[in-house]
Amino acid sequence: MTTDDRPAGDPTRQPVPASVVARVDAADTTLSNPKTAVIALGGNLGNRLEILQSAVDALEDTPGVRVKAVSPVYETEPWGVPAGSQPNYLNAVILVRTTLPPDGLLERGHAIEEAFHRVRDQRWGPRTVDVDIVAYQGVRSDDPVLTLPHPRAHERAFVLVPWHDIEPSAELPGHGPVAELLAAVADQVVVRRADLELRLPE
Ligand code: A4P
Ligand code: MG
Repeated sequence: MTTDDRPAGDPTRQPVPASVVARVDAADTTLSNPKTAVIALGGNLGNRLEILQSAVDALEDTPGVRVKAVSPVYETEPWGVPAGSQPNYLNAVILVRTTLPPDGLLERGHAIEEAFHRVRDQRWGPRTVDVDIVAYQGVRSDDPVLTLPHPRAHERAFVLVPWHDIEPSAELPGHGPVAELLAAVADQVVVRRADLELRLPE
């Protein structure tokens, strides 16, 4: 994305100087050794679709990050909390190529969450947007600040189903092919919203 057409008051609006645009494009071509990362996006407060789209656009606007694929959008029942205690989520998964290290990508994810005034007062509490790094190339880490792959991705239909849509041959490091993990999460309610679509930034 080379222009930012979000309204002036939008907290995620970021004018992108031409020099930065060049660096963003370079991330996918000339800069050394870009890595592939899988990012899960979810939210259950506010205008959920608009916020997910803004998160995708903000990632694309990050120097050293290119969004390569955007999954369909799923309406999902809140996971990990009592039924009916929170609104449903919209969830999606994106694939990026990046020259940022894993902790740089996490930092950018947190900045995007903060731009949407995400409040962290309760684990698994309702949120405008959550940006989780599901996997970063083949990296494995048990650091609680950034655990890779994401420690709960393998048990979540709202991650596995959209990821499988855009990368049917995907493997979750340490857990095997995503296609084979789907059976174990088939009881979770995730409904594809064909009427809602995320745009791949140009
Ligand atoms: N952290 C460690 N590893 C990672 C990683 N791979 N990606 C750390 C992102 N963050 C990672 O996260 C807590 C800490 O995890 C961060 O400080 C980060 O450094 P958080 O986003 O502050 O809090 P949280 O999201 O409430 O906690 P947690 O345990 O990360 O929750 P999850 O696992 O992200 O689950 N149901 C549906 N249907 N859809 C959802 O999207 N999301 C959640 C949140 C629960 N239920 C859901 C959904
Ligand atoms: Mg999280």
